[in-house]
Amino acid sequence: MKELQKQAMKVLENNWKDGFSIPCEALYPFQWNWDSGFIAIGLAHFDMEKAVKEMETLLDAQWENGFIPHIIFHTESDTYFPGADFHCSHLHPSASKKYKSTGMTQPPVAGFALHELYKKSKNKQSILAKIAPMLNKVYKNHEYFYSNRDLHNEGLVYIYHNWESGTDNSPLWDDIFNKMRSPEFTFERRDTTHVDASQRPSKKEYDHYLNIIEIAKTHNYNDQKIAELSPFLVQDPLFNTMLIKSNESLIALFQLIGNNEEKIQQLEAWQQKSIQSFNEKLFNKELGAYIHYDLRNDTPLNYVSSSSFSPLYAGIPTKENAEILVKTMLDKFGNDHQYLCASFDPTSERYNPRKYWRGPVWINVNWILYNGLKKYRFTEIAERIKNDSITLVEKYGFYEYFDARKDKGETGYGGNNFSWTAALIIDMLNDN
Ligand code: 2M8
Repeated sequence: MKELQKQAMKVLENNWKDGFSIPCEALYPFQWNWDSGFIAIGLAHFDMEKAVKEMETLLDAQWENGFIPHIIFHTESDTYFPGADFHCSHLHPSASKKYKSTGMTQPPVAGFALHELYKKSKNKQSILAKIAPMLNKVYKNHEYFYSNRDLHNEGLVYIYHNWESGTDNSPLWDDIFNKMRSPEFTFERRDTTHVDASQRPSKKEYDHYLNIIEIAKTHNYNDQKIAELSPFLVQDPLFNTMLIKSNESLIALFQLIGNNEEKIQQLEAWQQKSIQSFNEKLFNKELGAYIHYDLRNDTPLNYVSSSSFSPLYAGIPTKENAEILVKTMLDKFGNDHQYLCASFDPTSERYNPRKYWRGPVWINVNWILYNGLKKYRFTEIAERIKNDSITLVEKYGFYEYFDARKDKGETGYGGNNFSWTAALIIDMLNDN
């Protein structure tokens, strides 16, 4: 076994907390939704029991209405802000009585993560029996999305907070925040005690983040009220890609299990509508990329980010548009001096190569792009993304994010011994 894989397994072992994994010590001391999906994919290579448990614990925190929260606060910890006492998930009448959580969600990765567990399992019948009850929960979650988050019945769901996107402080959100008049909150940041402030969002940005939560809390996290009042309401191509890919996985898994015709038909109907609207509304020909749509201000956000290429993973673009996407990726993000793939357009003045989601390379998005490019048989570029990911981790360690500039990197950034970096490196190392 490769030395790098051994080190990655060690990271995951250390971050395992009896039933779930934390993304990394101190900086993120609870369970995060989409982290768990990626972590389970890595765990499945050497400890299927833990992989299953990771997903079971996440889904155990599902609310009665199908919603799955973004953070599950399993323990008391004062190394993170904002914690359970700020989020107050109990305000929502359907919230879990068992776990405290946030009242927002994250990219819906559970469906395809379960499919990955199935694909990696050596005992297919036994894994199907284990994941069958979880599939029903994930289906209920997708039902929640299409019934509550698809304002215009387009098959495209919205996010109401930048933390729901997973790409927290992306320059994509600057235009929205510039229109907001958020009050100045008094609070103690904890993230900047673990990571240098230059690599994290600003105080002003945190004021906006807290402001949106306060608005949602005033209305007990009611979906209709949030849709009406949240200053942040965005159709995100990465988020919707995760949902569409997970729909596809649910269809495949329900087919294997049998006797789920009605659900399969519903999933297929969602797929058809979602993919069609996605291509009609979110593909920007001039930019040669998928873009985000600001529903609150009814305007497209015409910027290219690594999320712009993620639809490849769910088979959304036509072959012709896939070629356009790859050309844009190589032109803007992929010269010889750059590791693929920066999280935001390196040719933009908003690009910051060391600041969190404003430019650095993230291994989870690289994994999505690697698999998407392979699907469309862009083998060479897929290999480049995989090799760049491995090189960065070999050079600097299992960091949260990395500088994309080959000549400027000295270290990785954000948290170290980061779970999804370790998990997805294991997956890529074992994929030929
Ligand atoms: C980061 O986000 C959290 C809030 O959710 C934070 O900054 O406090 C993001 O990178 C997010 O995508 C990720 O899931 C989370 C934990 O790794 O950290």
